[in-house]
Amino acid sequence: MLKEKMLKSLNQQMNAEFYSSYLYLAMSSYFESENFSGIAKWMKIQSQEEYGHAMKFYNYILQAGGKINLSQIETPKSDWNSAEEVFKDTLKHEQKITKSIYDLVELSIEEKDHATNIFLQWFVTEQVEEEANASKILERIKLIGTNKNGLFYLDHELGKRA
Ligand code: OFO
Repeated sequence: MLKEKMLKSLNQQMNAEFYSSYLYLAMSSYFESENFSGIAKWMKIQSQEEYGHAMKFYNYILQAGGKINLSQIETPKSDWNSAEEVFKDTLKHEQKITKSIYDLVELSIEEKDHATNIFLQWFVTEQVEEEANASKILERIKLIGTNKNGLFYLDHELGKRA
């Protein structure tokens, strides 16, 4: 049985994951409008992954006997000045999500909630990958700079994500 504070925090994290899904969909539409359909596809898949993360919380809360609290999802930013700016925002966002996952882990330790602690371990590992992906793409974009050919090549590469 989940304690009240833990239940509230898990619901908040579920909401944050739905927001992540929204944010990456907004980023996907930005790249679509800039004719970078490969990066747009990468972002759309990322958005679907985030929906999956939110649903992991949804399923866990229900399984642990908790009540789902679907709250309003904040409107994401919808315009950027460059691909570099988008991936800077992506990395910043993932770092924020990592922090909130860590806060949840701390809470599970404080509350001696071992089941939730084990559930959260998947997210701890996942966040390492999330930050690494965003950081790697951002570094490549910085190297490319204003070279259009470089950006089109990156678009082609990221479009291979399945
Ligand atoms: Fe759900 O990991 Fe990104 O936000």
